[in-house]
Amino acid sequence: MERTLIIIKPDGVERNLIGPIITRFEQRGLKIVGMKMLQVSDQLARQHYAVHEGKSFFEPLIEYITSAPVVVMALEGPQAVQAARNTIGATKPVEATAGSIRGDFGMMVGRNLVHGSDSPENGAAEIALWFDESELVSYERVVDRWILE
Ligand code: IDP
Ligand code: MG
Repeated sequence: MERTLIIIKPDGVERNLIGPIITRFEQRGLKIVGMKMLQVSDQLARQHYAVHEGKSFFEPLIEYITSAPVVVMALEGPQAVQAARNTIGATKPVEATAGSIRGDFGMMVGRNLVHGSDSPENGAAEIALWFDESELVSYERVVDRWILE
């Protein structure tokens, strides 16, 4: 089963959208196997976004992601990475499909509410960066037979 890392970014937390954003993933059928709230350190932010180092938006991005607490989740499901990215919507909220989180709640790329891993490999690596193995759970959901075939 595939896993992806989701972050409800500071604007999602400050705008009281934690519940509505989590609901989108829950309704989709993705299983939450880890979840916590934290204030991101400068070091963790730079590690997480290392691939963007040197780009014009890198320093503002670090400032943004460390500006208030975040909620971070590990989600599990078949093709969880792709499913979650479709639920999140395109990077630029103006281009995101209506019905996606960014398409329904966002206006600007630097305030796009949610992070989702972009590949199964990065999903696993990002979950390992943000969670200790002891913070992840394994459980059966009774509804799974109505979500997964
Ligand atoms: P993603 O979050 O949709 O995977 P990435 O290209 O990986 O998008 O960029 C990471 C994050 O960096 C974006 O979610 C957004 O917050 C920020 N970002 C990306 N491109 C820009 C930009 O052109 N201006 C400002 N911020 C940007
Ligand atoms: Mg990305």
